[in-house]
Amino acid sequence: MAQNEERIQRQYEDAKAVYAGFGVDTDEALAEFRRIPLSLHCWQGDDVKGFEDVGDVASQNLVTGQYPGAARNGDELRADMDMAFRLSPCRHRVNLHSMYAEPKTPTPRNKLTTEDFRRWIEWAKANGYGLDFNASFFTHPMMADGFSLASRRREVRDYWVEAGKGAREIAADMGREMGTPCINNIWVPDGLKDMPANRLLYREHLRESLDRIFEKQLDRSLMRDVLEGKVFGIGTESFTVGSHEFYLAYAAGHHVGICMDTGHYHPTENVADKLSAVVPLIDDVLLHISRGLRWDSDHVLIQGDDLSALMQEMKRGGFFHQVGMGLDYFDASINRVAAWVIGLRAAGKAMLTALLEPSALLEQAEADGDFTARLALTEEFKNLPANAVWEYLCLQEGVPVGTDWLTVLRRYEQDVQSKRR
Ligand code: RNT
Ligand code: ZN
Repeated sequence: MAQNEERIQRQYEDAKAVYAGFGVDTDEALAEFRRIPLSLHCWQGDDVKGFEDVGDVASQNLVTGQYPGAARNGDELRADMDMAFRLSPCRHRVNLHSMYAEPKTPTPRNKLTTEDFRRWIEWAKANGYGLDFNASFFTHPMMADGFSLASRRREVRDYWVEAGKGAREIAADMGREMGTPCINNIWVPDGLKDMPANRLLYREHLRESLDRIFEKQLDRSLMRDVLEGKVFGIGTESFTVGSHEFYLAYAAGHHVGICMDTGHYHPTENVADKLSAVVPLIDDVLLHISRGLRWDSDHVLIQGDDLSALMQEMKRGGFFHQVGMGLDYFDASINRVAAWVIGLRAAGKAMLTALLEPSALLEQAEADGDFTARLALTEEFKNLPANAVWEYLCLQEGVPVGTDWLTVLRRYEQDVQSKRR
């Protein structure tokens, strides 16, 4: 162990010298890393089921896999998230859905209040996690034919408008209690499998529902509103009411924010490219960082060109403190806590690597019109010793280095998760 620490220390000193050669201060990059939170999505822990007894209803989030040990209640889900956080050197927030409420007596989703999340709030407070929130507009008997805020039925819209309004109040309370603004996201699955006869009607309903939800002004220092669009979903291949254009236009006109889920675009689209287009013009931007394979498949986040590009763009544009970052995926085919850890560590590594990037040299080459140097440096920077800095960070944070985290996780799986039936 001591030997390992020595190696990490030595390699860090070497890496520090390499980066210094490019004008980058690794200690400063680490300090900045510690200021940037990643919001972990609670719903990976139980396959987006939630704690309510909603009966046998359709789910609008497709989760596949049968790995044992899913969390069955709030205590288990929180324990699992704590475990994931112990294996990640990142700064953490928690992203909650309203279906994870723990009311004292069964409470419909549109009547939930802050007290129904008391246990989450106390836990987050005790551990210094910020909180983000979402009303769950899915997997519920009131999802009439898969529609919520854009339903043709007035009573269905009313129900979900109430849920949407309540969520904003809950988010504001959470922001107040945590001392950091709570990002409240709205995603609705509303759409149609086959060609609509009347697209406009649904979009008018959605617009009117949103107007009602946002009627009350809430303090920006407590909560922020964002809207999450999508190109298509399974079962809604022909038409998504809440498309990107709809929400972008709505957000710009109504001073709310947008949520960009990296799995929600055509596979050849690049969310990294979109940031500089929206961040300066839209009040708030949240990222749902996901990995879509061929489509919005919500695979566990891993390192790769897309993730690197996203983090580089955040760094180069100076967006890290303007854009919220949350993870969003669900995989029930591997250990669910491991899925969180893999995603957190991937996002963290990509973020740290971007913070360490000698971006100023790329910018200088471009400003000089020297695209040859820009490309040559781009290639060179891919292999700088970021992992040595990452290991040093893990060591400093008391988090397992390398795959050591897997050993800890296996023990947890054996002692805790495998006992759940
Ligand atoms: C679904 C959206 C949405 C959900 C969660 C559960 O396509 O990505 O963000 O994943 O709200
Ligand atoms: Zn999402």
